[in-house]
Amino acid sequence: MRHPGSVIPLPTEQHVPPGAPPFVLTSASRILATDASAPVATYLASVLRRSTGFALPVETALEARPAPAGTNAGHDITLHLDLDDIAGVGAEGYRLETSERGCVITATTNAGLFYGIQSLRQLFPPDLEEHSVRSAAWEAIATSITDRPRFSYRGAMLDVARHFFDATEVCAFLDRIALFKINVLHLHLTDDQGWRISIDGRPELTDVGGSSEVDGGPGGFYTREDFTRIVEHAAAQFITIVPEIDLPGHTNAALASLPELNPSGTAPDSYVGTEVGFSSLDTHSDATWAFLGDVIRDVAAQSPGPWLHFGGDESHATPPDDYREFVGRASRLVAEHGKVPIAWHEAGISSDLAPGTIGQYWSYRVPQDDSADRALSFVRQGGSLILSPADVAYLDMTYDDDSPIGLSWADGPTSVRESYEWEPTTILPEAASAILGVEAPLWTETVRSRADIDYLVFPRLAAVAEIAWSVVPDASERRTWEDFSIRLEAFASRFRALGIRPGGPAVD
Ligand code: TNX
Repeated sequence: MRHPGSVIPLPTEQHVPPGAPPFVLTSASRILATDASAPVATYLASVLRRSTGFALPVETALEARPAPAGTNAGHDITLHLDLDDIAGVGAEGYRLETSERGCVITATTNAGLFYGIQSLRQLFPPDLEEHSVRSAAWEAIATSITDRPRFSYRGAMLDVARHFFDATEVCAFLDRIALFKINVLHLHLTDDQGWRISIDGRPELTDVGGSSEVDGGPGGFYTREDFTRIVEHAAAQFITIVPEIDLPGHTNAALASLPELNPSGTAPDSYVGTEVGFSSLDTHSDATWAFLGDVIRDVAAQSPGPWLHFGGDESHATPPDDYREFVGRASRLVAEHGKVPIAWHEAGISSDLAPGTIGQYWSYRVPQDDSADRALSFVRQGGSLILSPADVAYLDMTYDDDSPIGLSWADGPTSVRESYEWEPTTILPEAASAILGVEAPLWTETVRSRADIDYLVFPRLAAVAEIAWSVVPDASERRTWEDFSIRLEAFASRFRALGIRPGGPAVD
């Protein structure tokens, strides 16, 4: 028998009745749902049809179907929207029951149903994830799961500035991260090496800034249609896109595109190296603020999510007083355009941030230099924190000395085990209640292809996803590295079926 509960991230509660016959999906199986859940029912059908080849008709009705104890045909999957939350699972939680009598997922929202579907996928044999039809016993172990997330912000970040990844690649990445119940994708859209989002009235940004990347490759950028496609593909999987425009440093691509942003009036050359900290906007010039007005307005317009990230990291070429004033003003500009600002923790040097500005912490588990104070400044100003401790959550670190790609500056290499064994609330204990969630960033200086992305992201994102979703280690005897590594081993053939070649020695 397969490992009974190889679900990642670990569910809050799972019961496996010993010896109970499994749920069996057959050519006669149907997917039953209310009209309001038709999109998730259709999504589930498309996931299950690929490899089973079954018709899996979706049948929806206006009214919720009664929980089908005994009345279900035995092979059907019922998606049950329980607006009264009788199961007590909250806004994103779900209950999943599989048995010989059928499969029922209950949740208060379509998001909860979607997360239940991700767990159900993992109860079937790994071949389910193959992209062509095969024959197998499509059985899911009889089990009952009640599950809800620990944190509401469960993020991954993709740097599309150092190396560009087009909308198709970003959509493929969304499909992969959704499996682990990640609900935010932060896109690092601009940096010294490239500007990746088109801005109304500023075509030079993408004409010039979009045409470079690390090592002199062709670069690229998202048209409005591309960006909309990404946003919609994310939304269909209950993932919010956080756009980042990195300011006031990391701006060589903008400075190279628009000569008027440079005090000399002359644009610098494009930059295709990997140094950081050499560029800066002129924080006092009218041209800078006219540019920022256009950029923030249009990025806000293209992004339906609540957040807009304005960077603020490593602005070593900006005079400190100018930097402090700049990040305060930039945060207020973002807020004026109706978005909640997010900034890297350095911006906490300002005590004049727009109320509620969120800080993204990227120092280590043990805060270095003045990073703790800068991060806590966001909390003092009414904001919350996203934790991305670089020594455990940075996906671009090497796994070990044999890793062919990756960096190691953040106390690397970083093993899968290190990415798993850390606790968010111990980093800044006094701000434990202000933690919005965690995010694992992939910077792409050394990352050139989908295979490179997969190698660095998996399986470490699965480890960080468990920290974001699952209970604290003390609350469950299964929230341990030993249990996780067994589940990860069971996942190896699922990764293969998904077309993912993960990195790291733990799953070789
Ligand atoms: C630091 S941490 C950066 C990025 C680099 C990354 C490489 C932070 C906010 N900035 O500019 O790409 O290290 O690991």
